Order: sequence, then structure tokens, then C-alpha cells
Amino acid sequence: MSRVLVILPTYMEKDTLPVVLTKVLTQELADILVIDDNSPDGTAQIAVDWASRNRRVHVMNRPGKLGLGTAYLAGFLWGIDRGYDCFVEMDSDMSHNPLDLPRFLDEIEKGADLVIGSRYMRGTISVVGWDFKRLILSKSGNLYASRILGMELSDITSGYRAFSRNALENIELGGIHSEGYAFQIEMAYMAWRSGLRVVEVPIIFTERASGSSKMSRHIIREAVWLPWRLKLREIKNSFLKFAKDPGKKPGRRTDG
Ligand SMILES: Nc1nc2c(ncn2[C@@H]2O[C@H](COP(=O)(O)OP(=O)(O)O)[C@@H](O)[C@H]2O)c(=O)[nH]1
Ligand SMILES: [Mg+2]
Repeated sequence: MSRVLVILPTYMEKDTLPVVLTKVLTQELADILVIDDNSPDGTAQIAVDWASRNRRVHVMNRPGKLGLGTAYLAGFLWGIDRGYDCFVEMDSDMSHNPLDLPRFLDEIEKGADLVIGSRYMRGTISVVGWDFKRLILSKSGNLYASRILGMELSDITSGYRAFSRNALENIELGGIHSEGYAFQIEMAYMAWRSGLRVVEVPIIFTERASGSSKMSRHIIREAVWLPWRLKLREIKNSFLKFAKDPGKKPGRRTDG
């Protein structure tokens, strides 16, 4: 594996960011891009201080809270421009263990295009610190989205992931407009629909010990509608393709 970029989106993560940075930096291959949305708690300044002391840490400051999806998209483009080969999504609240990184990178080395860290592999539940309500919301949301989209993934909303450069060059990033869990669902679906190799590795997710979740009703609503939006978009695209070339049957791409 040549060059790995770990993208850390932050909004109000002043306590956990230094811990995550310390742990990710133990992984020699990885550079880090912190994307902060002008957190009122001064997270950006912490990131800037780290970047001034460590050449592997970079910071992107955005003017306001623009959402997780656009943060990752901006990070992907930043890394593509600078020649990175592998792009990792990781939360900055220590819910994702940076020491799991090598297992993600191994799968990319073996030819995967998208590696998803799954909390629910083989029927297990590997989550620490959630109450029953939160667990049901996540499990049922996962089942709901993967059933509608016809994907056999155990954890389609997980935010701990690695993408190959090939994946990001094949997914039309400009067409992705989702923010929260919907962003993760949409990226997984677009990768799968493009015929890319999507695999899962088991992870243990630990609920944050400090700060607070940015999950909102808006983010849940967006994720509920997204699978239907994707289906509708597909029907529309198939129809347009068919109208252009009635001889060609619409279907999943298998050529690359
Ligand atoms: N830059 C940026 N980061 C965000 C935004 N919303 C959430 N995050 C970060 O995304 C990660 C996951 O968010 P979190 O609130 O922990 O979601 P949860 O784990 O689903 O409860 C954390 O590192 C957050 O700081 C945002 O609008 N902009
Ligand atoms: Mg979290």
C-alpha cells in the first residue's frame, strides 16, 4: 500500500481529537486530514497545532457546519489531487478504533474497492455503550436500507470505511448530496452498482465517552428516504437509457 489518507471530520471534538490523532499516527502508512466545520469549541485550533508539529497531519477549515457527507467529499477530492491511493473514513470521537486500520488496508491490498467496518457481521452485535433504543434504530435502519436496495451487507450505515482510489474515481462523486447515514448508504450503493468490490470486516464500535452525537431527526429522515430516492433515480436513468437506445436492456453494470 503506497499512500493512505485518513479523513477525520470534526464538529466539537476537542477532547477526543488528540486521542484519535495520537493513535492514528502510530500507523506509519497513514497521513491525516482533519476537516473541521468551525467548531465553536476550538477543535480546529487543536488540529492546526498538531499540523504545525507533524507533517503527516493536515487541516481543512470550513466556514460552518456543512454536514458529514460534504466533509468527506471535500476530503476525497483533496486526497485525489495529492495522489493518495487509499482513503479512510473514521469518526473523531474514538468510536472507531484506529488500531483496526491494518485490517482495512489488507483488504484493499487484496483488491477490495470499498471495505466497510461492520458492527453486525455474522449475526453478532459488536457495539459497546448503546441503549436498546439506539441499537434497534441502527439495526432496523440497516435492514431497511439493505433490503430495499437489494444489498447483502450487514452494516450499510457504518462510518468506518476504506475506499481504493479506483473506487472514488468510478463513483460519480458530484452526484452525491446526502449528509449523514444516508451518505454512507449512498456511497456503498454507488460502489456496488458500479460493479466495484465491496467487502466487510468486523469491528467493535464503542459509543463516545465525551462530547455529543450530531445525529438529528433530519439525518434520520434523510436516511429513511434515501433508498427510495436511489431506486427512483435508477428507474428514471433506465428509462432515459431505454428511450435513447431501445435495443439495450437496463441492468447492473458488470464491466468494471
Ligand atoms: N466536519 C464535520 N464533521 C461532522 C459533522 N457532523 C458530524 N461530524 C463528525 O462526524 C463524526 C460522527 O459524528 P457523530 O455525531 O459521532 O455521529 P454518531 O456516531 O452517529 O452519533 C464525528 O467525528 C463528528 O465530529 C459536520 O457537519 N461536519
Ligand atoms: Mg459518534
